[in-house]
Amino acid sequence: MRNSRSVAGVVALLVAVLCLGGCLCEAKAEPPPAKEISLELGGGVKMDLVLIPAGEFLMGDAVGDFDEVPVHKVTITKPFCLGKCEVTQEQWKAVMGTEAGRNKGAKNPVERVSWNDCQAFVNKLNEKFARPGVKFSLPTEAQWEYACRAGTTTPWNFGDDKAVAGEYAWWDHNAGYGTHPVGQKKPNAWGLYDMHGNVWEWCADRYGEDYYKRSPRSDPTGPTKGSSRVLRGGSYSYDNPKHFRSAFRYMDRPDRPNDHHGFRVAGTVGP
Ligand SMILES: [Ca+2]
Repeated sequence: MRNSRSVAGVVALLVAVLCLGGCLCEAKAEPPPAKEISLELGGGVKMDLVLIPAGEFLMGDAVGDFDEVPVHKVTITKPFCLGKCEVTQEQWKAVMGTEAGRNKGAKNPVERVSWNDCQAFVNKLNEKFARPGVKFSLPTEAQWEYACRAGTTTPWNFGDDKAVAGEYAWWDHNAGYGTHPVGQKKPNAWGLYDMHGNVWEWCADRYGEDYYKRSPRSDPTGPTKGSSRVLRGGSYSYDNPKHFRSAFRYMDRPDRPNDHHGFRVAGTVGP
């Protein structure tokens, strides 16, 4: 019953946000304020997700690395929800029934999980909250960058001044070479935490270094072939803020867990 109510709440709230977004779009260009939903995972453990509005953005960075160009317009055609924070070790245990993560701590992000491990997690989540039209997954690379930017066009979602990076991110200069409990730094404009730093975040897409040259404009999902999967956002171990810019891309084999690799959950509701 608890799950039933939670999912009903997700659907109802999403419908409300869809209506709200439609109304506000006619009145003003800015997206509606971020709304949150909360999933009861069991044992008192919750997972909060932020409702991200549909919209357009410029993906990539003209002065970034070779795989970040060309900068191209991408349309996210449907609202979606995205984890407010990286998946924590207590959330992993509540869903999977197993321990994961090298740097132990209930509120620390899970790491040392492979892309394949993340698929197992979202599959379990989908079993737990199985309802028509409700589907959890990893975010696409485009969804991730869109949500990270939250309307910004600067190198980081906090602007272009790397001197303030420590207010928003756990990185080499302040992390002590380890993860930290999620949600301690300042969020971005849409209420998402740790999009820069702490742990790298697996995305659904295969990595293609020249994908931006041929990416479809609407809801790109990455190349159909490729041996690696995308990671985004940098981690606690990086000593150059350039490596956790909003547009910075990284990749690894899907079967390879790593002390720096974690994830956050995305979800869609509706056909
Ligand atoms: Ca992160």
